Amino acid sequence: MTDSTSVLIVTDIQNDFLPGGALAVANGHEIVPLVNTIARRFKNVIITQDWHPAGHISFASTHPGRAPFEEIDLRYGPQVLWPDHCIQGTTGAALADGLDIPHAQMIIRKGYHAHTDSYSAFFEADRKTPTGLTGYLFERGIETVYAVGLALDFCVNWTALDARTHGFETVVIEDLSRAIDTNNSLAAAIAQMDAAGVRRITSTRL
Ligand code: VGL
Ligand code: ZN
Repeated sequence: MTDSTSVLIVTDIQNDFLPGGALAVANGHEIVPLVNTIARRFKNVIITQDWHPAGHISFASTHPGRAPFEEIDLRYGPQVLWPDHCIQGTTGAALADGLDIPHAQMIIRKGYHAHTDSYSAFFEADRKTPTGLTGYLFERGIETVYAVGLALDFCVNWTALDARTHGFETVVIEDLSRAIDTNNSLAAAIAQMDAAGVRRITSTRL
């Protein structure tokens, strides 16, 4: 059992990111039972949930003539365009049926502002608008953040980088995560995490 200064952040294990979903991450379903098991070794668990309004700025369908997985420039920087996914209140946005973490203490939703995406659990994609998670973790006395889930090269990566920025020891458990890997995004994410001092481990080393 990890101590009370550690938290496990379970990222976006939602129907739309599993095979058959709107933005399926290859083999995403494989991690669900493994995440359930590892979560039992953490006193503190937080779940994140991608939670967009219809017509969200990250949807290719919002930009006439654009296709999913193209990149465009928005006022806050480059934005990959996605198929419509995780629309608030839909079955696709629901946490995966098989996810079984009854002791999770908080579910933090993100991406709910129509004009700003939010991969990270800490800051929206403008890198300025906080979700409130930093204050929550500081007040709880958390020192170490473990991150798992979907997708390794987007939301897990951005969450891990922001955790480092705030001074948390940060550990990504790679075998409990899966990547989208579009346009070399997985290799880029790994390089960013390594440069930022994010530790990457497999769950057997926990
Ligand atoms: C995510 C793309 C769009 C993720 C969320 O959870 O990694 N990726 N929205
Ligand atoms: Zn999203």
